Amino acid sequence: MKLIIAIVQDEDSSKLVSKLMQDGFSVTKLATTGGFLKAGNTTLLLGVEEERMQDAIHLIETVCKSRKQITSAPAALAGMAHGEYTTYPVEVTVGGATMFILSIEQFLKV
Ligand code: 2BA
Repeated sequence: MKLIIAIVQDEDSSKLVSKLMQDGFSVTKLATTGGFLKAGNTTLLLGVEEERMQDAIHLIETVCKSRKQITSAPAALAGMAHGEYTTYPVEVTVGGATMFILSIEQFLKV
């Protein structure tokens, strides 16, 4: 069994959870916050059998769209000198989905 940890945009999360459930996947939805944008995103936990892993990844890829977003970054992240307190607008591409895939040693329900 594998555990897929998928960080997705809030805008995509309801549709994605519905489609995953329709396709028979079990999913846990967590409200999370991205460290860089400091904005809400959604983290999904999916325990999947290995033979269904590619189906889950494909579904996530299909639903989650990447978007451009303007945000303000501290001077250091915008490539400016340290010690400046001004922030600068930067364009970042957010999403589709950031996925971590882990092998599960044991899956128990007691
Ligand atoms: P955030 O940390 O809010 O990052 C949002 C987007 O900002 C990122 O999109 C990326 O395009 C940009 N970004 C992040 N750090 C940056 C930096 N230091 N300089 C310039 N641009 C930066 P994604 O890469 O699609 O990531 C979306 C969300 O996935 C992240 O939200 C974070 O919550 C999570 N994430 C991404 N990579 C991760 C990792 N290696 N470990 C843990 N969480 C991760």
